[in-house]
Amino acid sequence: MADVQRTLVLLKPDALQRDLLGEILTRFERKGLKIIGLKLFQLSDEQLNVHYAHLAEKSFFADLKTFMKHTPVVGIVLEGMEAIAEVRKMIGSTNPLQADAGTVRADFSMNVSSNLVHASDSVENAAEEVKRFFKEEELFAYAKITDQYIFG
Ligand code: DAT
Ligand code: MG
Repeated sequence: MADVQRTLVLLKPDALQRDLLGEILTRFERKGLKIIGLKLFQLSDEQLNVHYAHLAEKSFFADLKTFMKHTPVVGIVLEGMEAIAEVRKMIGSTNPLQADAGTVRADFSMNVSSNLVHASDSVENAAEEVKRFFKEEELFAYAKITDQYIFG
């Protein structure tokens, strides 16, 4: 049985600068993923230290944080069947040069440090990341007339 899950996506500053926000969001919409939360906001140093804690020792950590603060980002919470793995599949491998054709990163980027999009990679991280960036009142549960066609 497939689980209905929520996952956190960030459209990074390069997606905003390159006018790819709509293009990327459209892919998630067309998949049938439901937009539960959506906003433009500025990332803080504190948020990035937590969000990228697993990379704190890396040589590129400071540059990564600077890049993520260049412009506001778009935060999106998506809901759907096996949404966490499905969205990771749709964005592709971290390094765009290794990502499969048809994924966001392969189709629109070439450089690991400007790979356009973040998405949660596990059930635990998705729960934490949704909470990290969205308040409860910024998330919406609603029915869509297409639910029966998408969720079966
Ligand atoms: P992902 O974003 O696919 O979950 P990650 O969590 O390992 O990958 O890394 C977070 C971000 O850090 C990644 O999207 C881009 C940046 N990054 C990762 N590896 C890098 C590298 N070798 N050089 C520069 N930036 C890197
Ligand atoms: Mg990651």
